[in-house]
Amino acid sequence: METLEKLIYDLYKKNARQCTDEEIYNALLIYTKNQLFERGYQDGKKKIYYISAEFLIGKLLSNNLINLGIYDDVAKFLKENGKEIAAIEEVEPEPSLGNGGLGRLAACFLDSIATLGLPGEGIGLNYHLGLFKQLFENRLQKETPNPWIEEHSWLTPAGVSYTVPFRGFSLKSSLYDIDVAGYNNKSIHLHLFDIDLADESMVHDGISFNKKDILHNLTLFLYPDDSDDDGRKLRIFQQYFMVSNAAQFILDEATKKGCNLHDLADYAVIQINDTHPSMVIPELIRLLTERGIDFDEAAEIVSKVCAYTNHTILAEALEKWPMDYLLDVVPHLVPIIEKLDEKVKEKYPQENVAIIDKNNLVHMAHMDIHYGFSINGVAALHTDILKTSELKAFYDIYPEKFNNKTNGITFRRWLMHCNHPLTDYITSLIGDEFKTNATALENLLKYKDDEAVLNKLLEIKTEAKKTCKEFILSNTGVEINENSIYDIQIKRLHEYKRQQLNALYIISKYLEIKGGKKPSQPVTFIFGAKAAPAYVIAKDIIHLLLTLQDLIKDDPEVAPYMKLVMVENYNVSAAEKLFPACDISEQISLASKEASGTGNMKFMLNGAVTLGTMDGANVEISELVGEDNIYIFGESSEKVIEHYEKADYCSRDIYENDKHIKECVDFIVSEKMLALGHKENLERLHHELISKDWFMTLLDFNDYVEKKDQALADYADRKTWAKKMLVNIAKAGFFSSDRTIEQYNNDIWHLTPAK
Ligand code: B1N
Repeated sequence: METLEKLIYDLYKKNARQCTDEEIYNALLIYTKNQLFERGYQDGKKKIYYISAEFLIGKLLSNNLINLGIYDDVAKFLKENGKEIAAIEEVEPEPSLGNGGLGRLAACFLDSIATLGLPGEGIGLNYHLGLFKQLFENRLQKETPNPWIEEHSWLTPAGVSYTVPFRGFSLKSSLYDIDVAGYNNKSIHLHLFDIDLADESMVHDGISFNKKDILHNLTLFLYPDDSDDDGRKLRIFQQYFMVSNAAQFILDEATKKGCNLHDLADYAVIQINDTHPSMVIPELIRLLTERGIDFDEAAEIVSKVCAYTNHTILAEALEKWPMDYLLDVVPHLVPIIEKLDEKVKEKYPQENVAIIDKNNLVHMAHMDIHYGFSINGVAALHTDILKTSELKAFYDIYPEKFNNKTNGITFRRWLMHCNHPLTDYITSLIGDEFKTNATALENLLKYKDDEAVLNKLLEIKTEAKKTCKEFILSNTGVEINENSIYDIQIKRLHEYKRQQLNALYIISKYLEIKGGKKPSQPVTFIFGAKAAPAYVIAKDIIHLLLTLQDLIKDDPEVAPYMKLVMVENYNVSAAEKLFPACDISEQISLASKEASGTGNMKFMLNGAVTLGTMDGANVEISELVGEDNIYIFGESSEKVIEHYEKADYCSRDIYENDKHIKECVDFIVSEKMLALGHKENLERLHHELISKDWFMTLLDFNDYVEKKDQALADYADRKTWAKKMLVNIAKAGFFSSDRTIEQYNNDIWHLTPAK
């Protein structure tokens, strides 16, 4: 720590004890960046380029210290100087360069690529304001900008610039790099491209700005409001800017290493993270033909370089761009896309696999599948659904291209960083092999009946709940009871994720307590969720939750037994406080709709028990832990898919024929609720549930109530519950992103890891 001490003195002419937390943070930032630079970067002939519109990296200081192997030394040094590392962590702003699971997955993958010693790079955009910051005002979500780039930050200007052509003008880029440290290994780069003229001052009234002023707005926000044409076009500007820079960068790197372009596949493999980077295919073809390669060969080369990951079967999330938009923004790509489409139509004339459909919509996923060599889903069930239903027409043509890569999470952040007490205890029991070989967690199973171990796990959980209680108090002003059961649902707000189902359960409990039936153990229902700014019903659900929160809080008959609290501005930093503290993990999406989920894995790893449907990776979790260690409810994905095919689901029938369900649903517009909440929001949601309920909330309600009641009752037997916790932790090894990335490499990328 001498170099750190010296650095602090050189910077501030005083020693650590006399510095503010801000000064210490800045010094540590510089110190860590230097250490990373000195340790060097993964390199090799062939590289993986992971292109993604989102990298939800979270705060970086502590994680970098862990991966550099100096966390304990730094924490000790700070302590000796009267500082707490936790307080220093608070100083760091959180970059919000992602929406949710897809962006966080990209960040976990970079950690694992570096840790496994694979030569790779992440490529994306440097959004200045990222995703909006969520405020609650008047029990409604309000969006405000979230500036995160400070004078000193993890970004390093790389001195790289390209020109990106648009219709009628072109834009110059500048590249900024963030180092992503491998755990006990070299780093890789996250390359974030930016424009030079981004103007944060054009943002007013929350997050409104002039969507047409591309020269100044291109990298302001992640996924700007796409509820109108200008928003959608800005999205195309962003996507093309990202992939044109990526393509130029990749070709530059490859040629510098001796690539003659014909052999590009020996130098580069591109993972297209969902369809947001799909235009990299025509863009690479454009650049290759510009450099003298004929079209057919260029298309062939690109098809050997590009691989596509699908993250959803939700129709509205599968991008289809109107040809007119593309003509307006990137006219030079249009003839290329048309040629690609013609080639497809010559071989496969059926409409459902066309790139350009009869309405002149360009199906980005279709282009990826025809002109990429691999397509993967993100959990076993999801990949099965792609093969047998959503993308069946493509599976029939290209069965060899389809493969599954069940998602994973980095244990460095989601155990070692966010839960030091649990990490240390596991290490004391089974050593630290699990830090590099996650399946070694199974060694914990030998303590399944060891009372001392089970008690210690409960003790660690209680401590985490106390820490979380402090966080929730400072975040919301609400004081929760650390001796209550923590039942947590944290994820983006979407109807298919069914926060409304959880809310209906809470209403049913509320009514039960009012009716005189008191639960034996108090429960705290914790939520965290952002809704897309233009997603009306999602915002109504937030309003329902915030209204219920106050109704319950102010009712002395109910408040001692249950509490609802919604964390404001749920983000990676909040997640790190919530996962370790959870008892019951809510994974209650409508079966078939959640491609994988990754929060489910983070909860399990930290000793929570899942209450969930047979959806996404929940299926694999349930297979691993066995039925005694998970609570499963709800209709199967096959049945759900059948309901959609036959269009035979009618929520009104259920509502009218089930008195209890009717009572709970109607409570949303009861006098008590309307006295606190807004009529417009509550009535719209009530109507939606009865007349539409597209994600079949009412279908699964009774089964959900039964299984959730069971889980809450089982919690009372502390020893049996602790055993469930232990089995969940022990079986979580499969969900390490190191395993996922090894599979990507073995099956798709074929890179040689550094020794
Ligand atoms: O990707 C995650 C999965 O674990 C989740 O189940 C899945 O919902 C999520 C458009 C998306 N799918 N699609 C998106 C994100 C942003 C956007 O603009 C779609 N996110 C997912 C990781 O595989």
